[in-house]
Amino acid sequence: MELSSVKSMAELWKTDVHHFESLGSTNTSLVADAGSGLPAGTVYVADFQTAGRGRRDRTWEAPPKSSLLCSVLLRPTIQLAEAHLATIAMALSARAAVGSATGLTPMLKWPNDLLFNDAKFGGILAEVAAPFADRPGELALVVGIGINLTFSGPPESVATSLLKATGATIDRDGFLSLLLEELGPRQSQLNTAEGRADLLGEYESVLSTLGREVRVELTDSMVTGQAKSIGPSGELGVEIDGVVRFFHAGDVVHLRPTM
Ligand code: BT5
Repeated sequence: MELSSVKSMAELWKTDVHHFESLGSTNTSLVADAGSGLPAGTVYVADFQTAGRGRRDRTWEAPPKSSLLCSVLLRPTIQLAEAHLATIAMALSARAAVGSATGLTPMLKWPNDLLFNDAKFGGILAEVAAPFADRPGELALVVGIGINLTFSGPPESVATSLLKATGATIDRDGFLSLLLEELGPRQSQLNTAEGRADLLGEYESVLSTLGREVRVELTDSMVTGQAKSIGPSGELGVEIDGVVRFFHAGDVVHLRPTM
């Protein structure tokens, strides 16, 4: 897509940021409220979450005012099977925003992690919300992101914060503006086949999981192999015994540290 048309679509991206001192989870609240007709670009941001959520019923922890905790409502015209592309749009936007804010570029790990030196400082959780009944083809998606600004993560996890990893003291609301600016053109790329191909191209070019030995942990099994490629819906292609298998979900462990 030409840069000029990406930019003109970005100008149409109107965001409406709602601040909360405390919520159970910004994702849970925005998913619940999306059905009442909130427009794309609605953002919920909380100083604290009493029930912050990760994927598969896991928790996301963050002491008050230590992190960016926010969720964005998107209404792209994509298939449900392509919903993971919204996580990719958010991951690329966060990578770019962290780069501008700190001068250092983080790693992206499939499917939803932001890392510095193999330690996680950010995670993304995308969920489907109720669509408008009169807009067939449109998918209502809530994409939540947690970024550790000063909190270095729960003790049992391999985690870090932007402060610890980069030395940068980041203002949350300034960072959120940067993130939403980066998300503008990328969320509009979700709406066209060409835009989605560009998004996947950008993702493949920066994803640190590719080329690495990985263990994919599925609900009831695990496999190891070399991460090779990204499929058209954002799925991870892993070569196992000479055959590439694509995974839509699951957790990935990088088996060797980054050099
Ligand atoms: C994620 O899940 O990484 C998605 C996290 C999304 C959080 C945002 S905050 C705003 C919005 N509202 C919500 O309720 N959620 C979203 P997953 O890949 O399942 O990782 C969860 C795991 O990361 C946990 O089981 C812990 O091991 C670890 N973890 C929890 N809090 C962490 C933190 N602050 N930093 C690093 N790791 C953490």
